Amino acid sequence: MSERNEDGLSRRALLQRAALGAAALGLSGCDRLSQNDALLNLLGGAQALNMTAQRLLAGDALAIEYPASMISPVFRPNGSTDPQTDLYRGYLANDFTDWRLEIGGLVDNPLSLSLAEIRAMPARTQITRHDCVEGWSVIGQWTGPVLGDVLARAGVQPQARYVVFHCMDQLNGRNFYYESIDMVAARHPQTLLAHSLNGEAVPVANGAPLRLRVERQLGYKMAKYLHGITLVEHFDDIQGGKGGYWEDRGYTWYAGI
Ligand SMILES: Nc1nc2c(c(=O)[nH]1)N[C@H]1C(S)=C(S)[C@@H](COP(=O)(O)O)O[C@H]1N2
Ligand SMILES: [Mo]
Repeated sequence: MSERNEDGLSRRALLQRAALGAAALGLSGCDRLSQNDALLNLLGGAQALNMTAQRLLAGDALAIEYPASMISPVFRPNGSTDPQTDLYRGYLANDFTDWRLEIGGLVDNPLSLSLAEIRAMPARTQITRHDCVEGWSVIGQWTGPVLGDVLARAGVQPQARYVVFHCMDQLNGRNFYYESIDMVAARHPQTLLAHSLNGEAVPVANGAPLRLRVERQLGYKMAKYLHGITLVEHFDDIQGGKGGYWEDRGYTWYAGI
């Protein structure tokens, strides 16, 4: 009811059509949608309305949390699952002991946090459903500090409007994966920097050592293999300027579900 576009189609119906259309084209993975220009134009036109409607009607509503009995036996990995960049291989070889999460940009106190420090922070655990734009879902239990708490430690400056997540993997051998969200999503109580999945360290396939969880948006927003976070006023000067790896290739920036 909350997410109808100009044609009266629900977002889910749109995504189902997209998946069907992509399947008919014989494309695979997230690449499917980037090749369907008509659909992307449609989503693009609808996204402002979609975001406004979701924010107005649902506000800061929490994503549904599930009982442990519903955790999927395997959390299906997608996109990069075994990054081959020198940057990532170097950290992985030492079990991320010399890895740091750098938090900078429009903050009063830039932070450089080790994995041990992040693991020692107060954490939230939540069992949520992950929805990929391709049309599949998995349920998993995530644990990690609430992003809003970490940002409070860094002291976000008032002119900051977006949080940009920098990743260590490349899907095309050239561009590092990245993502961005606004301050509303960044301060949502279920937005986590997750270090654990189902009670264990996040596996490499799912984004070790640290990945974003931004519940109530689609899977591609949830950047894996994090190593940097920057607070910015705008993102038009970062890579393709659209706020994310897939956004630069045509996906909608606001991926509310
Ligand atoms: N760094 C990085 N983050 C990423 C991706 C990726 O390829 N690289 N893929 C995205 C997509 S499309 C999805 S559906 C989820 C998959 O998360 P999972 O591998 O834990 O299932 O991660 C998202 N975050
Ligand atoms: Mo995805």
